[in-house]
Amino acid sequence: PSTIFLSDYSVPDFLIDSTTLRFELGEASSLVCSVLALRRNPDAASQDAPLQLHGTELELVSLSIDGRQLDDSEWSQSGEQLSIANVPASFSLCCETRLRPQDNTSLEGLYKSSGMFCTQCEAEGFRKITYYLDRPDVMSVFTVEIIADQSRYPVLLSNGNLIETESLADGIHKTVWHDPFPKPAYLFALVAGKLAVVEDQFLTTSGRSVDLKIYVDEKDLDKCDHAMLSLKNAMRWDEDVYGREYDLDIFNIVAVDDFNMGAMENKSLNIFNTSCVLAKQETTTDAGFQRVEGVVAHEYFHNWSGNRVTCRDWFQLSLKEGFTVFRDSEFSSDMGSPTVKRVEDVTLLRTAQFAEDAGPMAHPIRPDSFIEISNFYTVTIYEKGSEVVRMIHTLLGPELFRKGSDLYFDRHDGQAVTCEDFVLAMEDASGIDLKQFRHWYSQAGTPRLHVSGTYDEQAQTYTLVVKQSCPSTPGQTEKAPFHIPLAVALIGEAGQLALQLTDAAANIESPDNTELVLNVTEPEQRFVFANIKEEPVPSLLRGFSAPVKLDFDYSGAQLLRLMRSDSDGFCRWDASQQLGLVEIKRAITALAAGQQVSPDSEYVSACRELLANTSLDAAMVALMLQLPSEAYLAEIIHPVDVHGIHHAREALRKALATALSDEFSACYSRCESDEAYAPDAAQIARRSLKNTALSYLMLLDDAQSIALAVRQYESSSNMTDRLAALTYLVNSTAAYKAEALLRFYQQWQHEPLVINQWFQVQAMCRLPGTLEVVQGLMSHPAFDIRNPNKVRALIGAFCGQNGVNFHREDGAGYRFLADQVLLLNRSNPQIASRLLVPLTKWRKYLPSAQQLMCSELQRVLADPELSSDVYEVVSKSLQ
Ligand code: HT7
Ligand code: ZN
Repeated sequence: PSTIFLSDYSVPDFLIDSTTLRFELGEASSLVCSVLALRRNPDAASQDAPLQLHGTELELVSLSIDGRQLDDSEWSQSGEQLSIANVPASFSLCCETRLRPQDNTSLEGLYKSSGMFCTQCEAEGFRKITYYLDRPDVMSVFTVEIIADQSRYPVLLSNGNLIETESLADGIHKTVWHDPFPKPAYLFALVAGKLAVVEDQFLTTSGRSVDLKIYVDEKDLDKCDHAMLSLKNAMRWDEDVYGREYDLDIFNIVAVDDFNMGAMENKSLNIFNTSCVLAKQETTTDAGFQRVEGVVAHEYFHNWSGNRVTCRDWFQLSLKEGFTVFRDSEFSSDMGSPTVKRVEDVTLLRTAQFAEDAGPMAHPIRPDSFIEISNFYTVTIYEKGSEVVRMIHTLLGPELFRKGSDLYFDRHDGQAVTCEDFVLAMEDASGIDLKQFRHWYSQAGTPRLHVSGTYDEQAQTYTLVVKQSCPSTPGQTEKAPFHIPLAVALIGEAGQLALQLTDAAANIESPDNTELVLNVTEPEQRFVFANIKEEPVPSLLRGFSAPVKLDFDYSGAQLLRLMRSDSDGFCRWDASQQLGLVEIKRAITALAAGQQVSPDSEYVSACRELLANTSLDAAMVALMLQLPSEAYLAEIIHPVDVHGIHHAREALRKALATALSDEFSACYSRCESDEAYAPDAAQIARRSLKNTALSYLMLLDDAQSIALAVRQYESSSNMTDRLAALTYLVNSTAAYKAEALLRFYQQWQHEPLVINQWFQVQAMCRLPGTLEVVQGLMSHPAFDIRNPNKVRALIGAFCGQNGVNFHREDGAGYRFLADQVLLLNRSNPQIASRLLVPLTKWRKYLPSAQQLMCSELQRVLADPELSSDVYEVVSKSLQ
């Protein structure tokens, strides 16, 4: 496989003014006829280059130009390219291809899922449908005719407006769709199947009525309300916050069972993984409801940030994904609890993204090169990309940021542009210089901020010295200093102090003058605060103002002050995590010395206070009581001793449970409620705290706690509480767990999404023997390796989220993963390469683990038929 470089970008030699497609969908095969109105691009360097079209795994039936059939000598094929030399300046190309969607297991291009035809064209799937200029800077107006059996496929959908329907002979019918907005091929979509529909309407600010339709399997009609409500909320929010109105009279969502990712923003025909659209209280957890809301909003927001203004090339992917994640996270924050949302986002970043930035696949949010673009739909492109947009928002402030986004959308509507165009619009609208800030787009790696603070009582000043550095990443040893917005406050005995910097040019002030955003731009910088009358505790990186690792040598007492009284929810939570980290490190040392784990009494008191605190958001209390995850600890403690970390963390949890058992019990009882279920912030918070309390109580391993979990499992009417109880039971010594699992399966066997949760609970069980359970479940009738949701629920959850079992000392976990990757490499390379990621982090583990992991990677690399997806990940991880 070859590497593609950003520096090799050149404009397309040809443009496609219109694309007409005819699909004849059949049971054995399908025929696609495309008519492309092509012309030479006046901006191209060469005006006599051959026409080169992309095409993968296609059977070419016929090819003609301006109605004349081409003979074999007039075109040639090599790899993914079809070349036709000596074409006129403008012409009509007609091409017929035959496809076998029923055999397409890659879920890219046109494929079948549960009897229905559907497509996935991002990033380069359209070339599996017909020969085309399959690149995002070629935008065309599409007209699509779909012909299929009416009884098997009563619903025939594509992008844009329905302009014709017709019944043909022999039970065949046809629909014709026209999308007036020019779009790249990756936004093309087609669906044909037997689908039921939920309908609603949305009235835009300018008074246009939009028909909203969600197409699902008949049995799922009762699970669409939350997605529909989320869609309407997202449409209103985009009008209110960004001034963006929807532009067509119809917006369709279709749910499919087999899908490689969460959803796809095809113009006016979003295709969703069922897991990201269906929700009802009996089958879906609170987290599931929130995911539906977030993904529906994300895909809807792409209509402007992605579709109306799209990417010039795939190196610019974060232009649409980072910006859209920023937009969806602000939306979710406005719909629920902002601090909880922020903590969740930061947790994902600090675990998955920081790990990626420190690993063999580290890349900037605008990569310079790739082998397989599908491998670059990463937490870096999405989540770090979103953090970069957030920093621009912080540096500009909300008003200027809005001015910048208005300018960006107005300036580039209908264009395929670059990250540079986005930054330039922000600069032009605000007058703020983002020259140095641009390093965030070109440099990989997580910057580290080392901060120290000194109080001068005599001068009544407090000085922060901030040093920045960034570790080298593959291909980038030297890093220029970043422009880092560092939000700070100084916390005194009675709250935040007024801030007055001696060098006022270096900051952005908050309205009440007790919080400042420091512009950190140098390798080392000093910020002196005047008129500070007491030694403060600095509250740093407030709201997680930049995606960096922060070192400040806080004392336990300082952290306790922040945990108890910081007005910034993120910093307050972070202080609790830093205290937890100190306790876990102490526990590791104690266990290694054969001693008992006993947490610091001040820390226990702070947790006790938290449990009694009814004025704080219950969701925050729950988050603060949860110790740093094993995944986060693996980012901090090196080399990673998975088992040592796991046992220390569990021992500490048990010690806390024992010391605070009465408080956890009281908290549990206080959170019980019989009000009707709603996935709103208050109820989600209450359930989260209740289940956190139950998880601690279960560590006591006593009859009373087990009875509580059994009662919760049996009596809950919502999946959040049921699944939490089932999880704790499965991880306990309770004899009832086998019966609970069996009853769960029997009750939900006809709901695939619920059965996926059943697989996941078992795959994530921390007890010994889980690998054998997972292996056994792979031959369960409900498991299907062709379905990505099932693969993620069983294999993905075991290898990615069950450290202590995946890292079994005999290497059986690694062997298992390599086997599955080799299997999936043939059927679904995208899923195979994603699944492989836990093995690629081998360098951070103990030498014994490293060796075992490495030899499995070598085994994968030795497969002569590796897909480019798996090849890229495995080869880079061994470099
Ligand atoms: N833009 C979409 C990306 C996507 C995708 C990429 C590769 C392979 C399959 C895929 N399905 C969807 C999703 C999004 O970010 O909105
Ligand atoms: Zn997206």
